Amino acid sequence: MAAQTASPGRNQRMAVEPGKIRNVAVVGHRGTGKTSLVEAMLFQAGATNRLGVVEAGSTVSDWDEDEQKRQMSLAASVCNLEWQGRKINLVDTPGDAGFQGDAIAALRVVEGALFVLSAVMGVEVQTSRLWQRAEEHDLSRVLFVNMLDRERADFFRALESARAQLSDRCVAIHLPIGAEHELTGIVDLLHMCAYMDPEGQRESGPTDIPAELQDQVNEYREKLLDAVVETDEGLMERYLDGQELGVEEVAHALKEAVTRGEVFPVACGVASKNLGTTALLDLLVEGVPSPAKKGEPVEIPNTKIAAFVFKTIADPFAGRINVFRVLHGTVGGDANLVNLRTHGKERIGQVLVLQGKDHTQTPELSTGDIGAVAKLKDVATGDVLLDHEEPVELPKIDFPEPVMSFAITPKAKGDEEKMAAGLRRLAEEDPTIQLRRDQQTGEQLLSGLS
Ligand SMILES: Nc1nc2c(ncn2[C@@H]2O[C@H](COP(=O)(O)OP(=O)(O)O)[C@@H](O)[C@H]2O)c(=O)[nH]1
Ligand SMILES: [Mg+2]
Repeated sequence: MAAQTASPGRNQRMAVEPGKIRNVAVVGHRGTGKTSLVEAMLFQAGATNRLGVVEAGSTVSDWDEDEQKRQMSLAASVCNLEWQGRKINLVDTPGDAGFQGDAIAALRVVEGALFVLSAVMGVEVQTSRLWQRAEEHDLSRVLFVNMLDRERADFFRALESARAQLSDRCVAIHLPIGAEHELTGIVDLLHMCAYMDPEGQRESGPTDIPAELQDQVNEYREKLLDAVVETDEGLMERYLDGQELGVEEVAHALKEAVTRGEVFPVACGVASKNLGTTALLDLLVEGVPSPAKKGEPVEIPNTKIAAFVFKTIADPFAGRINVFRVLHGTVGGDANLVNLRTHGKERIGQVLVLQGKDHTQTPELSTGDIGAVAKLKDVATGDVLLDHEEPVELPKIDFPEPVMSFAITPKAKGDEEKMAAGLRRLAEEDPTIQLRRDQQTGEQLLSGLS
């Protein structure tokens, strides 16, 4: 599906320089619209030419057959798009607690996290857990209150839940125009403009803020300014002096504050109708630091090339695919790298750029970029590939411990080997799954999250 809808423009023929990359993990509770939002961003940026729907199994990101059947993401999916001359790598993650391994691994390799909240539910259990993780990794965070069109949706209640349960430095950067089924658009408080509901079409350019919203817009613009000037002494002095601050200088100060993780802007919209996508993409480009600015998420000294494998796909056709982030240097096809864990040599055949299930070849990827490689000999999630052997410690992804175990046996006798192969593949894809044989009973035990 993705192969037909993706535009040829996204084929990456050259390495993208680290200053022009934004890596963003899309996280949140299950069912908040993460996959739909990724779909909207790909569509708005022109990486696809239609807006896929989760229920129809037509999104770029939920490409697995099981995902389409269950209408939910079971594994992380990597996509990319171009916006304002920047390459944005999006890692859409599953929100379900049982599949949180992929979300945890994704937060290890990005500079920014996009937290998607439902305007009906506000902050939920998984939102808070992942917020904690993002905090540990010192990530820039942007929130998106989705589903403004649903019955009982309330942006302001969701905003308050974020301020109370996540951080009081969460501040509205967008406001809804109308509510529930009478929602007609959103206001961008930073650039002081509005976007009207495109109803699933591409969003058109900004328009004027409706006059009847002026009081509310002024109130929330002031709250935004208060939060921003607090992070910038020079601006604070002038603000207290009663001077008018320009849109550009506020935008600049906000960008710095978001980059440093001192302000968490709260955007809003309707992912399934593509409302709010333009302002959100602008915010990601402006607020999330590039790999050049932020530095490496995992430091490996004394090497020219280092790549960190944060996900493994056991593809029945292409074989094992390892998804990695380049920590530093350039990873090109035909490179010979060493696996820090096994000390084995691995030859990189072709470097791949991922768009959901769709892969295209690229000659090389530079520092900070995310890509994949197929058919390596023995590479697993958490491995580091280097240009030469170096006695450094392997970085750890802090996966949660299994919470339950089952003893399993094949339905038919004689299928033991087939079952074992299937289970090994499962464990390879999901590092929170563990397999072992019980010494006493000889039973095969499968442990994992619930
Ligand atoms: N009304 C409404 N439905 C939405 C919106 N965004 C997503 N949905 C629907 O909500 C369900 C869950 O969306 P999905 O993107 O799979 O959520 P995820 O689990 O966070 O990836 C799907 O049925 C979507 O079509 C929205 O903004 N408004
Ligand atoms: Mg999803």
